[in-house]
Amino acid sequence: MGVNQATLVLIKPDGLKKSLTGNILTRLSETKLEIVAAKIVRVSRELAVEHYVHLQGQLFFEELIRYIIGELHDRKKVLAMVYWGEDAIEKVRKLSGATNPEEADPVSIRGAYGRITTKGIYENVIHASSNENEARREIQLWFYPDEIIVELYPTREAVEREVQKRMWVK
Ligand code: IDP
Ligand code: MG
Repeated sequence: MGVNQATLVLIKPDGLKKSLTGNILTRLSETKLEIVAAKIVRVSRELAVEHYVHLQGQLFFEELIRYIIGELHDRKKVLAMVYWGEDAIEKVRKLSGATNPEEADPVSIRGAYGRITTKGIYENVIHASSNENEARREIQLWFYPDEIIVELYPTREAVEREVQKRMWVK
C-alpha cells in the first residue's frame, strides 16, 4: 500500500486548443485517483515564471513561458487540477509520459498528443508534479486552501483588509 499524495495537473494551452481535455481526463481516470480541486486559470507572466523557476537560464525558458501563458496558441488559459490518492504523483507521471513527447511511450498522454515545435519547444499538453516537494510547492502556488476540498497542508488564519474584489451586481 502506497501513501496518499496530492499532485498538480495542468492541461496546457495546446491541450485546450486541440480539444483534448475530455480525452486527457478519461486517461487520468484510469488511475482511480480523486480530483479534489479544479479551475480554469488565465496564467500571468508572474505565475508562469514562478511555476517554471527551476528552468530559469535554459535557452528555451522564454518560449516556455510564452507557451504556458498561451501566447503560442491564442488560447490564454490552462485547466489546473489537484489529483489525490494512493501514489498519485507516480501514477500521473507514468500516464503522462516522458518530457520529450517524441521519446514518450506512444500510449502515454504526451506520446499520443504531444509534439515538438520547429522552435524546439516540447508542447506536451500536460504538466504533472514530479515529487512530493514539487507537488506541495506547485499546489500552494496555484490554489488557495479553500479551493481544495481536502486538507493537504497546514494552514493559517489571516484577515485581509482592504482587498479590492469584483462582486456580482445584485
Ligand atoms: P516535466 O514537465 O516532464 O516535469 P521539466 O524538466 O520540469 O519537465 O520541464 C518543464 C517543461 O519545459 C516541459 O514539460 C516542457 O514543456 C519544457 N521543456 C523541458 N525541457 C525542454 C527542452 O529540452 N526543450 C524544450 N522544452 C523543454
Ligand atoms: Mg517538471
